[in-house]
Amino acid sequence: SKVPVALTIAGSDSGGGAGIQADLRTFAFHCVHGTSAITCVTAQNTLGVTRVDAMAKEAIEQQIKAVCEDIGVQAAKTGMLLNQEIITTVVKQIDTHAIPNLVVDPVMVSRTGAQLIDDEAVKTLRDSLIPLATVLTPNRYEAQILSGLEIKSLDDMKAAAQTIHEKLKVKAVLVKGGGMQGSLRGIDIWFDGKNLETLFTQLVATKNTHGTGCTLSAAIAANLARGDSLFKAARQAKEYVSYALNNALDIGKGQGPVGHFFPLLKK
Ligand code: PXL
Repeated sequence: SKVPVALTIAGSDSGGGAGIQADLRTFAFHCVHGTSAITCVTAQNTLGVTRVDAMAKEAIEQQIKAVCEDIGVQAAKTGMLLNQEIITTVVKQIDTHAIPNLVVDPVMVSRTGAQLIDDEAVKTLRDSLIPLATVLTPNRYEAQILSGLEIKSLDDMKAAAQTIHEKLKVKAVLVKGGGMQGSLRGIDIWFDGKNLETLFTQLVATKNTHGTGCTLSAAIAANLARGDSLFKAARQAKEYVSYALNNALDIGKGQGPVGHFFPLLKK
C-alpha cells in the first residue's frame, strides 16, 4: 500500500529545533512522507531568533501547488505564518486544493507570552484560516485571545475550549496547558463538540523544551494522515511529545530542542 503523505506549511528554524525541521522529523518518525511549504526563514539558535525573512507569496503558493497537484497529501499542518499576506495566501491554497485533515497551530503568542504576529494578522488567522481547521492547537495565551476568556484554572481551559469550538467552527480544539503554572502545566483540554476530555501527562523536568508545539501539531497531522480518528491522533501525539521531552537534546547555550528519534538516541 501507499505511504501516507503529510504537508507542513511553516517557518524554517536554522537551529533545527522547531518549525519545518521539527515537523519533518516528526513525520519521518511516524513513517509518513513529509512535504513542506516554507513561509519564512528564521535565523535562530537555542538562545533565540535574530532575524526573520518572509518568503514571497508566489513562492509559498507554488510550493503548495507543486506538492498537491502531483503527490497529494492526506493531512497538513500550519505553523508560523508571520503576516496577513501569508495567511491569506495559505488559506487560498488550502481551499483550492481541498487539503483534508488540517491541523492549525495558531502561532500568535509564544508559550512564554511574547506576541509573535501583529494584530491584523491575528484577526485574519481567526476569521479565515482557523475556521478551516480539523484540529486547532492553541496554547494558553492563544486560547485567551481566541475565546476572549481569561485562563487561570482547569475550568477556564475547559470553558475556552468550548467557546472556541462554538465561535470559530473548528472540528476539534486542543487547549495546551504548557504555559500554565504548577500542576496544570502538563494538562491539555480536548473538545470536539461532543466529548470534553482532560489529557494528563507526567511533567518532565527539562529546560530543553524548544519545538514542543510544532512537534505536537505535526504528530497530530501524521496520525491523521495514517487514518487515526481525531481524538486518537491527538492523544497519541501528546504521548509522543512526552517521550520527545524526556529525551530532549542538551545542545547550545540556551533552550535545547526535544528529541524526535528517542528510541535511537544513546544516553
Ligand atoms: O513554536 C513556534 C515556532 C514556529 N515556527 C518556527 C519557530 C517557532 C518558535 O521558535 O522558530 C520556525
